[in-house]
Amino acid sequence: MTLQPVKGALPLTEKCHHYDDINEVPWDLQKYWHQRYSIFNFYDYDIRLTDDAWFGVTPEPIATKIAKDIRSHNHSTPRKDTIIDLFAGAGGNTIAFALSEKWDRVIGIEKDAATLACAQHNAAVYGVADAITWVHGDSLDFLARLKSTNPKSQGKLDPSLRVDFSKTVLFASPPWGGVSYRGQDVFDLSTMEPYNLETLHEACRPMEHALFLPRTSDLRQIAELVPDGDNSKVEVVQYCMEGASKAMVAYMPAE
Ligand code: MGP
Repeated sequence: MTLQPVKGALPLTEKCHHYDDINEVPWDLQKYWHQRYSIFNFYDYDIRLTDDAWFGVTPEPIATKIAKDIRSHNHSTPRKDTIIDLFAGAGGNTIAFALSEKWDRVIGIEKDAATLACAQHNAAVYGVADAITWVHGDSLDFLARLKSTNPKSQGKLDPSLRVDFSKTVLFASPPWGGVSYRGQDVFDLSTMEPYNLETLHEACRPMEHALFLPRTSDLRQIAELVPDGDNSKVEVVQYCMEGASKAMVAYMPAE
């Protein structure tokens, strides 16, 4: 089947919650609910999240900072005009990219229909619904179709989703496989599930890509991605709130 942009807004379902009261919130999400205004400043304007999305959503000040930084980490020409958020989730980063007004095109990909419905709804709350092209699908499948030189596979991606690799930046905030990273002094990125560092990097390598990773990620594993003899620079930035790192972003050059 051809992968196409979502037409209109997917319907919100019973999984798309807006919790007003702590008593409604599942116990394992209560910590995040207490941080709701740091996560979405406009939370009270009917922001919606699926229960799974609470764990991975990027807090708004960090999403805004990344959206600001991401261009200044572009070392190559030509100018980048397209950004693809490979794991859009409830929309935190995608919305920040659209609000930054730096991109001709912002594409957000999300596999789960209810989570994507939340992202579209939240983008409308922030007034950027029309500035984002949404794709309901698997981002690695999307990248495989994008990169394929086989005309048959290329036909499986709507022409409106084709991009110029040299003008595109990928942003990936993947699932980290739970919260076990908290218990590890150094997080082994080869154990990240369902996609580990190598798989993600392999899928993204023709384009510049920024990878949002656990704050304790093993920097040696990130450095190993730069091929021998290549002088390319990889920048890794810790993003902090209230004096503590929340996560790091590795800014990877295109190969
Ligand atoms: P956290 O470690 O759960 O929170 O997530 P905190 O408050 O730093 O933990 P504590 O040790 O102080 O109790 C920190 C940040 O990591 C969150 O705000 C999310 O942005 C991000 N994050 C967490 N998880 C589990 C994921 C994930 O699976 N994927 C992605 N992309 N981001 C995540």
